[in-house]
Amino acid sequence: MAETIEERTDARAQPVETYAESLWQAVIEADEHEATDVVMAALDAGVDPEAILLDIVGATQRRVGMEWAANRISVAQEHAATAINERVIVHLSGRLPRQQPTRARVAVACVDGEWHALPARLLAEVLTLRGFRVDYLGAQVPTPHLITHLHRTSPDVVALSGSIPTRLPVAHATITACQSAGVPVIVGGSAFGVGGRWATLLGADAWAPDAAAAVERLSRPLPRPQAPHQPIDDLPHLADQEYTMVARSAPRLVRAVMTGLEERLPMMRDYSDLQRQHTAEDVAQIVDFLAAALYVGDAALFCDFLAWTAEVLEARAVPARSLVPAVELLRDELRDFERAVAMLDQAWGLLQPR
Ligand code: B12
Repeated sequence: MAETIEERTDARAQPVETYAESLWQAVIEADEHEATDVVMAALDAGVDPEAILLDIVGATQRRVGMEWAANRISVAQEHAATAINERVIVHLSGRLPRQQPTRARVAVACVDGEWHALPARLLAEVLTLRGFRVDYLGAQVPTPHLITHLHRTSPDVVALSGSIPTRLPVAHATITACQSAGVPVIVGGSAFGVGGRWATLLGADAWAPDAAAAVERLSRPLPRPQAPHQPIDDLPHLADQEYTMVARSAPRLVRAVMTGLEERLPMMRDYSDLQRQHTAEDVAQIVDFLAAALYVGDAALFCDFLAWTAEVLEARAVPARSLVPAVELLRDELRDFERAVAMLDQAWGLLQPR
């Protein structure tokens, strides 16, 4: 018994970063039991459960992203780490005392097509800890089902989570639909850009950078939306139809760029089916990000994505300039689209050697 107390005293002395490092080691070894032990040790040592969720589990997830991008861990390790952290959160919340909610009812959901459920899960757990009544709906919630849920449960607010900017057009439609159902929307997640720059543009009632800030923002009620409006009211530049044309013709654009690449890069003719499929997926992602940038009317969305892709490629010994032919071919295809051409030119400039 004395030993246990001593262990507890030792554990109490550890800063949050030390637990985060231990959790990192455990998840990277795919050791679920060790990962659970680390988190339980932090809880036993008196670390605030919110800090465990955000500064230990959340920080580990972000580190997973950085290490994958730098090619220091594999996709399988990334998947294992996320699966373990999901389990760890379940164990942790099972150990916390249940309390009756005393604050607003919040429906936490991911945008349709958004697979990154863990950021929304962390938000849901923190809101629950702080006394909110939470309905957690998980990943990729189709908007019509979300609206049905709102009619059935009448929450005070929807908390909409997005991690991938290509889902912003869908997020916008979802925000508008929730508001039309009389429910205000707070948004968050990396999809909404640094400082939430695209949250206001898309008509969200509020934005917060993380779960702790979301608690703070939701401690004052969000007003019920007044007049329903259409997505185009927020984004008059959509009238030029460039977004619609690019989004609708995405499969044709991908095919045209692939054909052009095969003509320009003789080595591609020897690609295996799998290599060809991966290249087509990369091109499809470039087209999706361009469409999203046209939607929000911000070249930075596209340029940030290409800069990130260039870093990911360089970490895998693929030169960033290998993206240049795809950008040039896409520009040829879209030469009549003024905004798209300007964005592609800006991205092309970024990819030139300095
Ligand atoms: C795990 C993971 C996955 C898993 C997700 C599994 C799951 N169950 O969640 C899987 C494998 C499915 C996946 C898929 C993809 N992923 Co991924 N993924 C990640 C990773 C490594 C961790 C995500 C995470 O859990 N983050 C941890 C939390 C703590 O993040 P957080 O954003 O800080 O969350 C806080 C706030 O945002 C805020 N918040 C979140 N939601 C909300 C909502 C509201 C209302 C509020 C107020 C606040 C709020 O509160 C949270 C807690 O404080 C990230 C890297 C990263 N840096 O996040 C990449 C990352 C997000 N993925 C990325 C990509 C590209 C993809 C794919 C496109 C890959 C592919 N080619 O297939 C697909 C897209 C799938 C899709 N359609 O959604 C890129 C995005 C790059 C970019 N430029 O946008 C990232 C950044 C990878 C990287 N290393 O750089 N991914």
